[in-house]
Amino acid sequence: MSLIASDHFRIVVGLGKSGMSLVRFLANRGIAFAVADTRENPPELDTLRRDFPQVEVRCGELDVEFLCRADELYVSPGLALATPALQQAAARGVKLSGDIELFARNAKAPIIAISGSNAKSTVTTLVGEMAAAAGKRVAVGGNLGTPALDLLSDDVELYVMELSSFQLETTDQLNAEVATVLNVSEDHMDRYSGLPAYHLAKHRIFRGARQVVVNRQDALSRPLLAEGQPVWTFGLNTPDFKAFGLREENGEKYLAFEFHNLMPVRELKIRGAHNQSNALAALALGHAVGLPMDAMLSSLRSFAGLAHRCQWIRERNGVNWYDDSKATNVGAALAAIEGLGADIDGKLVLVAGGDGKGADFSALTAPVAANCRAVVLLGRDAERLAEALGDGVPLIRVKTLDEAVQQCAELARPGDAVLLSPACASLDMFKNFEERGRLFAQAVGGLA
Ligand code: UMA
Ligand code: ADP
Repeated sequence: MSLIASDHFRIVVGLGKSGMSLVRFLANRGIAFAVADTRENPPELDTLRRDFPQVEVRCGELDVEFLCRADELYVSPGLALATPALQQAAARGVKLSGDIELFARNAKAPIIAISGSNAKSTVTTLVGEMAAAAGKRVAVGGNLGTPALDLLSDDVELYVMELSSFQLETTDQLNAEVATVLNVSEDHMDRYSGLPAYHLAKHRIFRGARQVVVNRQDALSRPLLAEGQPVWTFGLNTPDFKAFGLREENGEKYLAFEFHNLMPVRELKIRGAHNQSNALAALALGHAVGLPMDAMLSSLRSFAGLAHRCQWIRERNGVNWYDDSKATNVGAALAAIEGLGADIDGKLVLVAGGDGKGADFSALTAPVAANCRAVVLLGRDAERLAEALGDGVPLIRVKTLDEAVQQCAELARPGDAVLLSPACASLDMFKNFEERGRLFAQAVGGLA
């Protein structure tokens, strides 16, 4: 692992969780590499120095000459490929790649690959639980948390991978057994020139896929298909051949496959139309790899949803409080506002704002006016949100989450729900969306 110019020298760019998984992978295989990170003190620096003291690390501004000593850079999904130093290295013939490309080249079991603007974690977790219930030795991860390379093992029979557009940008050929883009709505507009560029990145998931799963209700989820390539679809409308959807019989709504009912929707623990869509997507993906229907349905019956996704916190004076801190974009907040808004007798008091990542908030205006009693705004983009929401609903500005909770407690009436669904990332005020959700729940728990 000494730093010598060679045809086979790699540099891991970014020393976070995925960077550290790359370090372990390359070191285990005796591949020569070094590490670079633009941060002075990247999160895994101490671990690297302890476990791999011989590896050269360069922290701080990226040095193009240094990068050009490698024939291939493995770039963290957290770093934009447009970063000038990376582009300069690429122009000089250095290949830009990433951990998912290496994972795909080395995985020996089929891959279920899941992307989309929203619902990735929910559907990935559900499919993982379905596979485990079917007795498969399944590995679940990717953007969800465990870096892909840390999952590689000869014991694994099936990989279920959540993949972000950032991870897909550096992936040439995923060769998934089945791939899906669950939905496409604006996100990460601070990293893309617009929706077409973001869409293009997401659709790289279909490269080399044997089968695809398509959302019938989102045209942007449909890839260009190869002749004869198997396609399964899901949607909240009535299903046809090779399709999962909803059917109604004697006033009861059912999850259904083709022309027969599978189970009543009311048996799902996860609430809202968006979660019915998620359940159908998971069924389609599991079915594509041959998971038995019984095992899949029993997982659907027991799955209570993930933390910080429309998670119920408490009831107080007839008002229910929900943490949807994971709603870091407009599409996710819309699903929660419309889904929960339709489910309650009263109105919503919404807590929103944070780092809007350059998003256009105008899609929120009408649904917020229709469903919300008031909106409590905080964070960096509070004023941009206020401008978009206009005077359709009372707006209250606060500086802290504690203050937001106090305001909501005063505003909400019995039958209402208070919903933290920020439509923004948390990083302007918090470590991550988990911390934002946890602090919100703590403040709600502290109300007398
Ligand atoms: N950074 C720098 N300089 C660098 C490298 C990173 O400033 O040289 C900063 C960037 O602001 C970047 C942040 O550090 O956004 C995190 O980068 P990292 O390399 O430390 O990230 P990892 O710990 O490797 O985490 C990454 C994914 N992070 C991102 O894509 C930003 C994690 O997804 C993923 O779980 C992990 O790999 C394992 O695969 C997180 C995420 O926020 C959950 N994803 C986005 C999302 O879901 O919206 C896409
Ligand atoms: P991701 O991993 O893509 O961020 P999650 O499953 O963590 O997806 O959910 C993120 C947010 O999206 C949550 O706030 C959730 O309420 C919302 N959401 C869940 N399913 C859907 C859907 N089908 N369409 C739109 N938003 C959704």
